[in-house]
Amino acid sequence: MITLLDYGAGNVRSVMNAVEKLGGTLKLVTKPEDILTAEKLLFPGVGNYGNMIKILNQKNYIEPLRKYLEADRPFFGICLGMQALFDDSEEDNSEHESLGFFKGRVERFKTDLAIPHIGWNGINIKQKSPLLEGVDPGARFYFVHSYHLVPEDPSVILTTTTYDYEFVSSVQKGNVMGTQFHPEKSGKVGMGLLENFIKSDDLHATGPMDISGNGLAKRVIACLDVRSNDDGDLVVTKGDQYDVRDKGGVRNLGQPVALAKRYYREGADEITFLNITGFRDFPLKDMPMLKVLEETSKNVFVPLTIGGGIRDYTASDGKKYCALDVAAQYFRSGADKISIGSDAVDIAQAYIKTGQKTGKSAIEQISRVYGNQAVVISIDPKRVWVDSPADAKGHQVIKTSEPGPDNQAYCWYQCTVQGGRQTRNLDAVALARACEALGAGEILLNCIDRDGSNAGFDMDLINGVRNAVSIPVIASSGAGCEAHFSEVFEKTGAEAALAAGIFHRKEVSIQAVKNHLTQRGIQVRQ
Ligand code: 1PR
Repeated sequence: MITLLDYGAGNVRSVMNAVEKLGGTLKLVTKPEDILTAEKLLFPGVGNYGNMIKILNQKNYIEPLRKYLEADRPFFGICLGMQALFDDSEEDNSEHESLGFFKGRVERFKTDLAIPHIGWNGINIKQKSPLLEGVDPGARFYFVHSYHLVPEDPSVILTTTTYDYEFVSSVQKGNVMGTQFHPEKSGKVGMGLLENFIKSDDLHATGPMDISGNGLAKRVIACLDVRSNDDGDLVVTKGDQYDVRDKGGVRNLGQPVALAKRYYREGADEITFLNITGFRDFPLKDMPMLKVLEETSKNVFVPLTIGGGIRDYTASDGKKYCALDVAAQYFRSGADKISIGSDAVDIAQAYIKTGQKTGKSAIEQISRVYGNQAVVISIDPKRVWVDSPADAKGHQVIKTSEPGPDNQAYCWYQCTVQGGRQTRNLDAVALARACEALGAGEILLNCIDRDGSNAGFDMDLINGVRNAVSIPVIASSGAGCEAHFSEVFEKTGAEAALAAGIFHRKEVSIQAVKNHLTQRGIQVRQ
């Protein structure tokens, strides 16, 4: 019996699904006493530290948690659930009481590398613990965070991980343990670790160890563009320059849940669903998309991102919904990150115009509750060729690596909304910068010109945006063969590359991409 502490923010569905898949029985904490009667307590924290500590205080969970921990009873904290065990965090300047079970604090990464640290990274094992039984030293786990632990007592360090420098990625003292990485999102290797926690009778560490692990891998992401076809069935479709119709009908490349499952089995590091008609069909009415997430998260234990329709909305009965409500539904249904497309362009334009943060935009609200790492901005730019920078005043103009159709030497990338149907007087670099300033944690950088073209990723665009922000960038659109993935990682600083068409049509497998990258000396998760 596993008791799960769900404080109401973030995706706990994946953890619940993982425990159930492993044969564990789940009980949810609904009142403070449930903590004291737990056999084993699992605390999957996601989002913002201050918000989490505030809720633990409001629910009167602090005292029973302290008693439980001091009695050395089995506890496993994931991400924020582990950070909660420490004295305090740089992320929180409130006066709320923390657990203070471990001495030390949580600090923001100090590095020039992208923050948040997102992706599959290795672990250096410092103690022999039943929790890590069977974990291959070369294994990688999924991380997504901007803050890390700095414990005062080094004897509690179970593993470290290297991201620019070595930081503490898990801790253990007696039966109390926690990981910064997400085992429930780390595929088979993570499931093995959770199983150790669930099934071991004695979790105590048995002595020091010193095994070094792998470094951060580049991510290969499979993307599923989803919409209803003309018969009303939800299908995975795929466009050429965003046109998803073929001989009048919507292209049908498969069923979303089945395809996501296939990509998980085939080694996708993340799966992204884009509800491509979300701008006109409000997703809380379009419930099938929520079902897709619920069903997928039962069997897919890598991160799931969902985009489409995340914005404020007034329903036909006059009821008002805010973007945060939509995001909350997506998270509850199994999403780990949400992506905002059209609304981000409006938000950025308003912010650039006034220079003022209102605190009310979807980006600010969702990142405040769920953390920056949960907010992805999906950019849909189109290339505009110009002869000279003077022809595109006010925009980030790029000297192109290849001349345009009329021998133009420069271009800028114009933002679009509603799946490319409308253009806006804003460039992709300015959009990315504004969204980062407002709290976005990652950029999904599509390119309408390259979409479905198999002509390779657009290096000028990717370099232009990647060099302008300090959050991770996912290169998207145009992958046609394995070599396009090595090209994007060798010529740009992109942290991840995403493809759709070649995977759906089985022209190239995810494994073939990873084998090719390994041959080129680029680290990937195998
Ligand atoms: O604007 O917040 O409602 O979100 C809508 C989302 O739907 C946006 O993220 C937008 O990118 C996406 N979208 C809207 N229309 C389309 C379309 O294709 N007609 N798809 C669309 C975007 C682009 C990529 C694609 C890559 C890789 N799809 O996601 O998967 O280009 O394709 P490839 O490897 O085959 O070249 P909102």
